[in-house]
Amino acid sequence: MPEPDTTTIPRVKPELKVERPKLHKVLLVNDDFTPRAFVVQVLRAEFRMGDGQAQRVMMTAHQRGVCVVAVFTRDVAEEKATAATEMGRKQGYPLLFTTEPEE
Ligand code: TYC
Repeated sequence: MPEPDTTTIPRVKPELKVERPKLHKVLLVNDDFTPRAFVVQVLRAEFRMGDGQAQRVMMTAHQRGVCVVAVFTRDVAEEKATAATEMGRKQGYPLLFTTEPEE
C-alpha cells in the first residue's frame, strides 16, 4: 500500500538562541610574603606577559590589593588561576590567583 503524502509543519518557530559564553577574569591578589620578582616570573610564565606588563600588573596588585590579569572562557580562567597559584604554593608562597565572571 502506498504511503500517503504528508507534510510536516513545525508547530513552534525554531529558536535562534546561541549565547556567547560569559568571560571570566583572572585576578591577582596581593599578600605580604611573595617576593615581587617571583610574582613577575609567574605572570610571565603562565600568562605569557612581557617583563614590563608583568611588572605593572604585579605593582597594581601590590598597591591596590588586586589586579585583573586577563580574561578567558571559564574553564581556561580556572585552569590558569589554579596553575599560577600552584607555582607559588610549590615554593611555599601564599600567592593567590582567583577568577570571577565578567558582568
Ligand atoms: N606585596 C608583595 C611584597 O611586597 C609583592 C606582591 C605583589 C605579592 C603582588 C603578591 O599579588 C602580589 N613582597
